[in-house]
Amino acid sequence: MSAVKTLGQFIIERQSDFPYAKGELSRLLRDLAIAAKIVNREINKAGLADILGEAGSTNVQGECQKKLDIYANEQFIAALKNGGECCIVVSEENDEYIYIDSAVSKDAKYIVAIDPLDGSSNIDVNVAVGTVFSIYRRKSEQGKATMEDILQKGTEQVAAGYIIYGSSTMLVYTTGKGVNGFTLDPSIGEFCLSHPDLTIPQDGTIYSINEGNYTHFPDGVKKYIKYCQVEDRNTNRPYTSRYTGSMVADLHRNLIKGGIFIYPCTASSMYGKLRLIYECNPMAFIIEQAGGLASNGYTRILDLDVKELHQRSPVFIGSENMVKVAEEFMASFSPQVLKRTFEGVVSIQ
Ligand code: P6P
Repeated sequence: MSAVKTLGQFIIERQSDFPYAKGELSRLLRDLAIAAKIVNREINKAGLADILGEAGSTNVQGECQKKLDIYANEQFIAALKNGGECCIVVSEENDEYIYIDSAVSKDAKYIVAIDPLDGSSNIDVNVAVGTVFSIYRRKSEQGKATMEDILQKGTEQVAAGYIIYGSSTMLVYTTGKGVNGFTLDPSIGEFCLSHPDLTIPQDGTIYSINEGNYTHFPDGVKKYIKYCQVEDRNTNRPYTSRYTGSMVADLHRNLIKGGIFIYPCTASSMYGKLRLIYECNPMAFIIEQAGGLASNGYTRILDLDVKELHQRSPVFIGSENMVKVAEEFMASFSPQVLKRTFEGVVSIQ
């Protein structure tokens, strides 16, 4: 059996990728991994403990917060506060950003944006859920980090990753030098390298979209869905439709097998549902590093201007050739959506 390599060993080994870094980013990644293990433990026994169901409160998205949402948020924020490498946390569960004003963190140079428990409505029905994180260096040299340090384009990320709490628990991340996946071995409590140098197939036969919203999709999306369903042996169509309601689970499957995930704008949500800072940007960084593409149907996700903490964006993400075909349908049949997207005020409802 080949030697087991833990996440900690891997991070130290790859530290030389960052000549300027003195280990802070490495420690930050380890802080996130610790919180992931704690959250994983609670998720795996959620059915037993009294942490299922609604917590009663609602988050900035107006979504009912389940107790595990809140628990996961608290664990990741606590790990980042105690680690001392992060000066600001942006979380889907918090209306405002969290400034970590402590002696250990006052000179911290990193900002972390996080969706602590994505897809949490699936917890009660035992479908995989995930955590998504995005890491930036602050732009300002000194003093209290501010909104300007947060509102950076996705191209400025220094690292991004997700944890998927599924049939096994995996941590997948990139620091801009490829994508690597680690599977949690509960018997030793360590994430162990299981998927080195992950790449997404250039072509795929899986499309992931909530077709329940079909009526409200732009024409380009409607025509792309019909394209996926046409019988054409030469291009392996009809494709297979797979949609779990957990973006992390859908994207992880597509990363391994090939495929495209689309959450477009709809009549009720002009800019789609997914959030740019802590969902679209980190997943776009990972998928691009794995050889795929990610756009809003017209423009590369990582190039989009970031204007609001909880800004939404339509997202077309996955295998390169599938995203390119979907973008051709958008250009041909829905150019007007581009105009509306770029003219309208950023929607954060
Ligand atoms: P819908 C979960 O709430 C989430 O943010 C993503 O994980 C998922 O892909 C999407 O929303 C599901 O949204 O509208 O299809 O239920």
